[in-house]
Amino acid sequence: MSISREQVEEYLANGFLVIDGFVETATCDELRKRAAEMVHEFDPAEIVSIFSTHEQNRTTDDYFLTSGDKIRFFFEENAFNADGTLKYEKEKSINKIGHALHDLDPMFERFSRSEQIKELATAIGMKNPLLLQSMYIFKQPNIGGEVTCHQDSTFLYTDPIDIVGLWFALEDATVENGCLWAIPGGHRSGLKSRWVRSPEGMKFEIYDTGPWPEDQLVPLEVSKGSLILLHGLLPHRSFENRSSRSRHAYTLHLISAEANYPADNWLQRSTAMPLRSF
Ligand SMILES: O=C(O)CCC(=O)C(=O)O
Repeated sequence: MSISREQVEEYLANGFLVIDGFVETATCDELRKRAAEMVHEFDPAEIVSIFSTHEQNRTTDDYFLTSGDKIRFFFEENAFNADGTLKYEKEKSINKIGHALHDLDPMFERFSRSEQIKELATAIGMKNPLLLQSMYIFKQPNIGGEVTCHQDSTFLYTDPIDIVGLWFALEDATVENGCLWAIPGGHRSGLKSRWVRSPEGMKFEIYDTGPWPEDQLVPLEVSKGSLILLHGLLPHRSFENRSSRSRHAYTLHLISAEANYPADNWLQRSTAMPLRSF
């Protein structure tokens, strides 16, 4: 499926673009099956033990901050009892898998490095795209947590800003099960903050203290197989999933190899696993 000139213009004007039917239903099902297998094989004991130590914050932070070149499992905030044990079965407790499925899992790698995605990156004007980050997001029924309003460039900064997020709906996403919301044209209002590594730990560098104009958010309800492109500066969010239906999505972030990727971004790669293109 190629993208038209009008669609590129719509992406540049709004900061996002919905492309219906980008992924075949059967492919969505294969990716969902593979994610279920990965969760099945994952032993949560390692993480549950983190929650029972006195150094909980530091060790969970390390688990996250060193996950840029790994496949790791992150739980919903409300998944644990006070004693660190899981409230529900692990299959219903995991918030997401990240952040290098596109390099480390053959099925996600094949999907992420498809000719179709490569052509799309070229069509929107990315020069020498590199695959930076991937996540499988579960948005679990009943306990799926909210993602507050943010710009992806806050967390994945490049200079100049040249990043696009690809959000693939592997199930229908509606207001009820926690679809994405975005502010049309909001990518033109500049970067509000950066989340940076510092000697004291992670911190936000704030450039604009004003609140998000959240009254301008519009819901992006999409059907299974749709792709949403998100400009790195586009303010977007999702609300909690209180419904009985999950809302699985796979996301991929591409940056341009021609932009500078700073050493104080949270996501870093070991030299043994440099970023790669398609
Ligand atoms: O899938 C979601 O609910 C939000 C994902 C998102 O905004 C992100 O990862 O930047």
